[in-house]
Amino acid sequence: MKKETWLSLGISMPLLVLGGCSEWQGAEMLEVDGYQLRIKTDPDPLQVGETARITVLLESAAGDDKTECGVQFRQYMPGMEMSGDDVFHPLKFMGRGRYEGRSGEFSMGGDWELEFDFTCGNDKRQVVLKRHLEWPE
Ligand SMILES: [Cu+2]
Repeated sequence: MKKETWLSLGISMPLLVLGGCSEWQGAEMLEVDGYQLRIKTDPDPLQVGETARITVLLESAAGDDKTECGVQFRQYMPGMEMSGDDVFHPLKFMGRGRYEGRSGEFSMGGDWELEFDFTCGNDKRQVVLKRHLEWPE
């Protein structure tokens, strides 16, 4: 009985580790000045008429993910003035470089940009994530 317990531990622990690593697989990665942002949206792809949960993993080349940075984003369609263009959505620090928040509604199909502004200490940086939304059929 004791042997079986050790066996199951040996099998389940590597699976847990794999699960942690693969969480960000397929997430788009953007880099600026030694900072890496992995960004996920839910739903993915984004849907017209819906908001989205935005999750970001922010890491620096220095490997420091414990410091809380200020992260916010706004969403807009390039070349089109819309009411939400200058509305910034804050992302909440969840620990270990992870930030979560919710977007506004993606009200139209077409090309959208999500501009992420973040401040870590004295560093202020910006990255832009591009997404194309299909009109529902
Ligand atoms: Cu538009």
